[in-house]
Amino acid sequence: MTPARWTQDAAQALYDAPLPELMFRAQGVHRARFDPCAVEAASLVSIKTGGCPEDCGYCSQSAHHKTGVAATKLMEVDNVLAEAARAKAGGATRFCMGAAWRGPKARDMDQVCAMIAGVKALGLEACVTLGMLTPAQVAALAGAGLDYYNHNVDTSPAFYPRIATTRTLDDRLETLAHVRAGGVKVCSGGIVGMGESVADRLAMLVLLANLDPPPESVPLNMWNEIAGTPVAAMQEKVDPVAFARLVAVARILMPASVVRLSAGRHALSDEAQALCFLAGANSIFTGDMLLTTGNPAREADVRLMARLGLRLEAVTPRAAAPA
Ligand code: SAM
Ligand code: DTB
Ligand code: SF4
Repeated sequence: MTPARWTQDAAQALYDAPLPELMFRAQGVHRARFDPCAVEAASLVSIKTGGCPEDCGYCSQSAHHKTGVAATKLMEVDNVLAEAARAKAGGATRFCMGAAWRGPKARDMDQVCAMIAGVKALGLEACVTLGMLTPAQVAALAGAGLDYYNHNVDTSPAFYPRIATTRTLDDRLETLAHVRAGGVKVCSGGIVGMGESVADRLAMLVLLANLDPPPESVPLNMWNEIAGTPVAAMQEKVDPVAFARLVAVARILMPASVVRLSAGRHALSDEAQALCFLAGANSIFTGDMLLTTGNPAREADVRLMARLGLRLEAVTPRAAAPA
C-alpha cells in the first residue's frame, strides 16, 4: 500500500535498496498507471530571455551573474506560434514557453495569453513558466486555455537558501498553491548536481510527493553547466546510476505523475537514459534547444526511441486500481 504521506526515511530506504529491487518496484508502479513503452515529447521555447532580477545561482539568465546570455524582449506571438508549429511537426505534443521574470507584469499578460490560445489552436498542450503568479494571473492564464504551469521547487528546503536569496521556497510553494486552486495542472520538479546531498535530492522528492495532490508533471533536471554562475563552483558530477535511482524513487512516490528527463540528457549516454526509462521516466524535451542551453538533436532521440522500442506520444495516467 502506498502510504498517504511519504517520509524522508521511507524515500531513503527505497533509494538504498539493491538496484534490482528498486527497479522492480518502480516498474510495477509505472505499469499500473502508464504504458511503459510510451514517452511524452515536450518542446521548449524561451519567450523572454535573460536580464532576470532573481539571483538563482544555477541560472544563465539571472542579471546577477555574468554568463554571456543577452537579455531580450518578449517574443512576438507569431514568432512563438511558428516555433510551436515546428515543435508539433517534430512530434511534440506539449509546448512549454519560458520567461526570465520574477513574475509577469500586467502589460505582458495579454501577449502571453495570446500565445497560449494560439498554441492550443494548433492542437498542442500549452505550458508556461513565468515565475511567481497571483491568483488573478492564474485565472487569466487558465482563461486562455493553459494546461500546465511549470514552477520548480528546485531543491530541498534545507539547500534552497544556498541557491537563491531573492525569493524563498515558501514563495514558490505559494505560487504552486495558486496554480492548483486556479484549476491549472502543476508541473514542478528540480535540479540535481548543484552540490546538494542525496538526502537533499530525496527531501525534494518527498516535498513534491506530499503536495496534495502531487504535481501532474515532475521535471528532473541534471544541472546544465553554466560558466559564471555561483553553482559552477559548487557543482558535482551526477553518477548516472544515482540519477536513475532518483527517477525510480520519484516514480514510486508519485505513481500518477509524468516524470520528465529534462535538462542534462546530453550528459547521459543512451544506456543511462534507458536505465531512467526503465526506472519510470516517461517524458523528455525534444528539439535542439532548451531555454539557453542545448538538448540532444531530434534525430538522436528518434534513433534512441527506435533502439529502445519506445514510442513518442502523449501519456495520461490510468485510474488507480481499487485497493
Ligand atoms: N523564471 C521562471 C522560474 O524560475 O520559475 C521560469 C524559467 S526557469 C529557467 C525554469 C527552471 O529551469 C528552473 O526552475 C530550473 O529548475 C531550471 N533550470 C534553470 N537553469 C538550469 C540549468 N542550468 N540546468 C538545469 N536546469 C535549469
Ligand atoms: C524545467 O524543469 N526544465 C526546463 C523547463 N522546466 C522550463 C528548463 C531547463 C533549462 C535548462 C537551462 C537552460 O537551457 O537555460
Ligand atoms: Fe530568473 Fe527563473 Fe533563472 Fe531564477 S531560474 S534567474 S527566476 S529565469
